[in-house]
This record gives sequence, C-alpha cells and structure tokens, in this order.
Amino acid sequence: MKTNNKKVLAWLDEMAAMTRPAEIVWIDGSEAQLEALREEACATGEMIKLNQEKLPGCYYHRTAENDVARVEDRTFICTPTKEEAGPVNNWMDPEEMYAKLKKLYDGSMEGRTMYVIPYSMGPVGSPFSKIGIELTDSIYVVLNMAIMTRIGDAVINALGEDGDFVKCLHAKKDVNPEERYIVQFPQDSTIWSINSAYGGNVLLGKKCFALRIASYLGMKEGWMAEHMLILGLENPQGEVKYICAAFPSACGKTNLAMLIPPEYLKEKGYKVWTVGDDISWLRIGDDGRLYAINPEAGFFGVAPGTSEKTNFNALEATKKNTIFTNVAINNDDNTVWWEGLDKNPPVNATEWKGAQVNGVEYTAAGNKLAHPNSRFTAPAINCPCISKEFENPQGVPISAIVFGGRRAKTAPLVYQARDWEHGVFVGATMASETTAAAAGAVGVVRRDPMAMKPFVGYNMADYFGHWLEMGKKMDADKAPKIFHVNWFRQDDEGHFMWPGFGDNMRVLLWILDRCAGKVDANESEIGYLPNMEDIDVTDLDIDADVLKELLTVDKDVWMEDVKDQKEYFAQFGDRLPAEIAKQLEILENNLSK
Ligand code: GTP
Ligand code: SPV
Ligand code: MN
Repeated sequence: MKTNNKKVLAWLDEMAAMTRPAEIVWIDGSEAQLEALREEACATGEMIKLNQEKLPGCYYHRTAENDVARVEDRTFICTPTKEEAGPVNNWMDPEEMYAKLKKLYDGSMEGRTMYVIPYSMGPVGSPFSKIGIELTDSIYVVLNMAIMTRIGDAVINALGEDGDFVKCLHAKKDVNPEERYIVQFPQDSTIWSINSAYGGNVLLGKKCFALRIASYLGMKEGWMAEHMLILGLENPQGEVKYICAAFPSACGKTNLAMLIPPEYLKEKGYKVWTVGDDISWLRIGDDGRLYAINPEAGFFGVAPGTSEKTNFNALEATKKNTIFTNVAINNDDNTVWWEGLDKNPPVNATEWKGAQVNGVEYTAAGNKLAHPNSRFTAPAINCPCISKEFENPQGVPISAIVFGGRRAKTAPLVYQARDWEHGVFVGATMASETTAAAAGAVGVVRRDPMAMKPFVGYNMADYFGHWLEMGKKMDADKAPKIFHVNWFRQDDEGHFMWPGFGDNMRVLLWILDRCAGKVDANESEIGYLPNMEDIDVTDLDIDADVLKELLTVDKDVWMEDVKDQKEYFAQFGDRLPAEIAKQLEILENNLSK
C-alpha cells in the first residue's frame, strides 16, 4: 500500500466496493508509469500518438460527440439545505443524491482498472496548497491530471498519516448524457462525476475542486478561490506588478495571461510573465496585501483562435508533451489543426468527430474541422513567458483585479471602480455572452458575477458577502484596485472595435498607472473612465472616434442593464448584502441625473 493514512484507505475500500474495478493502480508520478499508460491508451485507440518529430510527446484524444464541454445543467452543489447552494446553482439533498449516484456507480468499473491519483493543487508544501485524490477509470484523465496538477508519491508524503484531502471519484461509464452528473458535496469535500470523459467534467482538480469546493473552503477559512488568470507586467526598470483578471470561460484569460506587448513597448523593455491562466487562490499576506498562487501546473486552453499571431506563447507551449482534445488531424504529417491556427486547413484531414474529409472543401462549405471548444493540455513550464514566481509557494502580490466579459454593447473598453465595495458591485454585475465552453446556446448575454456563475460552491449572495469581508480586512492603500474591461465591443456591422490581444497591453498600462496614482481619470456615472489621451495608441490604427466611443457610457443602454441587474439581484432576497443594494441605488441615481 502507498499510504498508512486511514482516511484514504477507508475511503478507497468503500469506493472500490461500490465500483468493483478488476484492478487498482496507484499513480506514483514516475515517467515510466505515465509512458506505459500512454502506450496502453494508444494500443486501445483511446489516444493517438502524433508526429513525434514535429510534436514530441504529443497525443490526440477524441471525446464522444455528446461530451465536448462542461454541462452546467447537470452540475450540482449538494449542500445540506437548498439555501446554502443558493439560487444560481442546481441543488439536490445530499442523501438523495448519494443514493441516486450509488446506483449509477454500482459495478461501473467492472473489468476496468481504477487509477488512484494523489494530487496537489498548488506547489507541494505551500501554505496555499490543498491535496486531492482522484479515482478514475480513464487513462485520459490520469495523463491530463499529470499535466494539470502535481501528482504522485510526493503528494502522498505531504498528506502524511492523518492529512485531509478532497475525495474525487470519476467513472466514465457509458458517457450517457441522460445520466451524466458532476456533483460537489462541499461539506464532505467530495466530488462525484459520472458518464463524461471530457475536460472540466472529469479533471476534478480544476473547476470542481479548485473553484467549487475551494470557494466554499475559502469562505470558511478566510481566503478566495477565483476564476482568474495571474500575470506579471515588467516595466523597463525591471519592476514587476501583478494583475489578476476574471473573465468567463472562453473570454480571453489564457490570451491575456500570455500576451506579447506591441512592438514599440517591447522595444522599450516591457514584458509580460504568466503565473496562471485560469484559476487563482488568494490570501492576505502578513504585510496586509493580497497574494495569489496558481493552483494548477498546466493549461487546459481553447485551441480555436490560437495562432502564432494571436497567442504565440500558448502555441509554443503546445509543441511538446501536450494532449490535444477534439481538434482536427492533418493526415499528411500526423499533426494538428484548428480554426484560426492559420489560413490553410489541411486537404487530407480528420475532423474532430473522426471523419476523413477534404479540409479545404469542408471548411469552405462552412463546417468546422475542430470543435469550437477543442482544447490543448500543455505543461505550464513549456510556456516561454512562464513567470519565475510560478512555483513561489507564497504567491505574488496583486496590484489590480480586473473583471471583464464579452459585451457587444454596454461596457466600455475599461473603467475603474471607485473603491473595493464598488469594485465588488462591478464584479457582481458582470454579464457576458455565452460561449462553447459550456453545453447550450452560444452568444446569449447572461449575468456571470466574477465569472463564477458556473463555479461558486455556495450561495452567490454569501459569496458577494465574502468578497466584501475580504475588502474590510485590507487597508484601502494595500487592497488591489478593481477595474472592468471589455475587449469585445462591436460596431453596428458586428466588427470588434478594439484590436484586442497584444494591444490589450495598452489598457493594462493605464490600469497600472492608475494603481500608482500616475494619471487622472474622468469620474463618470459608472466609475472612473480614462481620459482619451491616457490610452497610449502609438502605432495603432484606430480612429479617434472609435476610441471615443469605446470610452463612452450610453446612459440609456446602462439604464436597461440596471433593470436587468435589479431583477437578477432580486432572486437573492434578504441574503443580498446591503452594500450591493446600496451600490445599485447609487448607479441608478447617477444614471438618472
Ligand atoms: P477558458 O479556458 O474557457 O476559461 O477560456 P479563457 O478565458 O482562457 O479564453 P481564451 O484566452 O482561451 O480565449 C477564448 C477565445 O477568445 C479565443 O478564441 C480567443 O482567440 C478569443 N480572444 C481572446 N482574447 C481576445 C481579444 O482580446 N479580442 C478578441 N476579439 N478575441 C479574443
Ligand atoms: C472553462 O470552461 O472555464 C475552462 C475549461 O477553463 S473547463 O476545464 O472545461 O471548465
Ligand atoms: Mn476557465
């Protein structure tokens, strides 16, 4: 046995008795063991080995057609009472849910191998870090977890004889979407996932643990788990300031985290360093500032749209030891392709569902070779701009928190909240057009507070309260300043008005100038807007009129949004913190003047 930890052994016995695997294999984290699993997965067809000269250590995996994204309507937060889960989560009584799921798991691993994956979210031994153990019957899950988290014997040693851990159970079963469940039991630190084999549904360290369970633990223990990237921006003097940003799924976190500055800024000596691209765990340090770590060890990034031009660093990160899921294969040289990689779809292609097609004709007819939510799983250390603080167990001090989403209208390019309390309101009123990252309609505006709508592990109203509490624990001059951005404003023809990607650096510089008190701003109805001349547009081909519109508040459109905000907040009833209601009133008053 790998451990003397009685809690681990008792739980493992119980889960094995229920799922009845033919064999139980502990994952030790060794390269030899992982390599044997890769070979086995290729032998059974679960994975395809790609061109090892062009893409060393890279593999391909295709999921079932009905299993290509997170399934929010089948995701549950099972707290003792419905109120604890709150109105934006699906809820079921824990006893009822356990009973229902036990029937599904019963014998679900018969004839299969159960892998036991000990993993750490955060560097092993960091005061921020937490341990999980995932039981799974999928080699794909093992190999992804080996990239996305720190796994193996070092984690078992850190857990010790009496340590606590998050209990994660995954069974692939028959990927029946009607019986697919992604279930969190926050009070039990338990996650049960069944009938899926796709990314966020089954890599249980990611959204299920690092956000849903961790947000609950953070509320109890006085820290925060957020859907945020972390980047360091280095100025020509060599000083690095850190920014966290929360955008909903497929709204630009990976891209912003790895951005390459425009040429003229690069020449001056500006650099961007990536600490994380999806999840932040934040704590107040001894000096009263907010510190963040990235609990993950890899990137599970959206492939479509990733190119040398838009995200060079992400593309570089995928060139070795990467798993590609649901992209297209170029059969000429056994490499990968997706929409937006370049303008040359492979003629001799296998599209994501597995059909052999002429990629040029296929895409010309309007079909997509890669699934819109196809992804790469790449080790963070592959990223050319990975921060030297990536493994720092103490995390990095955060100067600014940025919220943002996809809004064709309404939200300006950037604005700053007046203070922490107003900033929490700005986060709480976030809205964004839905994307392919979750099953369901795409492009519909929905409210997504702090980009955590699908990931909050308890009542969203209490979550707002927790944000407010965290602010009270920090002096105003030490707390990060809070901003809102929108890279996705569209003109009447539906074109993006802002170039985005690397040029977003221009907005980050304004944000840091504001944090340092270096520039004035315009106090508007919604917060501080930049003076136009303070957004540096050197070498940028943008009309002054367009920039002006990007920085303008349309009061009528905002008043419409306020109506929607009111309706949204009404669902929380008395549980909504008074500060949020007060901020809503201030906004409405400002807009009515
Ligand atoms: P998750 O991994 O789902 O949490 O997504 P993410 O927030 O990391 O999003 P990502 O950076 O992968 O971007 C998603 C999509 O948005 C990609 O197709 C990008 O090309 C596109 N995108 C990212 N940044 C920008 C931008 O500044 N402007 C525009 N127009 N598109 C962008
Ligand atoms: C997201 O949807 O926000 C992701 C991908 O980062 S998944 O891991 O599938 O949740
Ligand atoms: Mn995400």
